[in-house]
Amino acid sequence: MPQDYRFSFGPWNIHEGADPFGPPVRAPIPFHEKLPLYQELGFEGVQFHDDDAVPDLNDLTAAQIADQAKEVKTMLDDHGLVTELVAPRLWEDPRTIDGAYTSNDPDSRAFARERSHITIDIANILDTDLIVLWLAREGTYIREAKDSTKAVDQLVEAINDMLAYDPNIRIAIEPKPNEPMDQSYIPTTGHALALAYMTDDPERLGVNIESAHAILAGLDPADEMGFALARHKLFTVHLNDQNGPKYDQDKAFGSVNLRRAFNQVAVLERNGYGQNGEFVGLDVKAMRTQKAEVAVKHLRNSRATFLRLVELVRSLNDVAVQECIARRDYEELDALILNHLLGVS
Ligand code: XUL
Ligand code: MN
Repeated sequence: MPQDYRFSFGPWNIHEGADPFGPPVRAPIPFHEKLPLYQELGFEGVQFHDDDAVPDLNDLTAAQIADQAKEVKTMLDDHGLVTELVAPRLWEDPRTIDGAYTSNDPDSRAFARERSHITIDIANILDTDLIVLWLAREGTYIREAKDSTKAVDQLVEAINDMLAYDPNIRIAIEPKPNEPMDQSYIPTTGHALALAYMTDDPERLGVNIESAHAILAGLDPADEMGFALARHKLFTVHLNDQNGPKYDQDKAFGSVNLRRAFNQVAVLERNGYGQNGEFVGLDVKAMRTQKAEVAVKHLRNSRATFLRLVELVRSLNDVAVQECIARRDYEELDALILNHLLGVS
């Protein structure tokens, strides 16, 4: 069934270009100035970290947090935007230096749970039931520092706590194999879904698959998505691209490997992704070299590439594909796909 897609990104995807080796190169754009850009660029959904919506929330009372979140909701309404998801930012506070849910320090674990409750409160005000957990610091720099078996129980307990705190929320775990940690505890979709099925309410657990994170794990993002889609567990995606196993690059979708991007679009399209309200999320960053006045082209380009690839998926000669498969002539299939991508027959 042909379907339309709706797109989302987070305010962090319009950024100042700082990297670990250099300061910002573009002036920060305040949140209220980013909002009009969403519709201009063809986006309808906003992804938030809790403190993207309510900055400095650790210093605020519950009432102040609620008031600020309500203001953000009004701003979204004014711009015809909706909130797709909210994610607790559990990797910047001094209390999460050694991890959040899996910290060796019980006070840090308690902070992480409390902060996750606040994230859920904000999500409720912003009118979304979807919480994303990127488990940034749940892992180790050296194996000996933590107990990997205990970490599984700690993660399950933390997720159960969130499920119990609000019976309506859904949680999408975003796996990533490394960075900032040397080794993360939930590196792949398989790990994330195994964890999901250990919780009190697996129905409400799924994944957010980021293309670059899968590539960093040495895996194919389309197959990771297919694995999750087989059990309706793909709650959202972070499409982007990545040039091999190095630091997380968040390059524009399809910019490194167009065929790999085509296969991601194909698996989404063929499994009806989006038909239950899922967004096509783009977790992309502009190159540091990009001048401020043109520093949203990575979003425009990624969305355009996705839509062009949808057209290519739909116009693929499925009969010819099936004939190649039936003959086990995968060299012919290879050529057929490449020629299709090249626009020649
Ligand atoms: C980190 C990453 C995050 C999450 C949201 O690599 O992708 O932006 O997507 O917390
Ligand atoms: Mn991401």
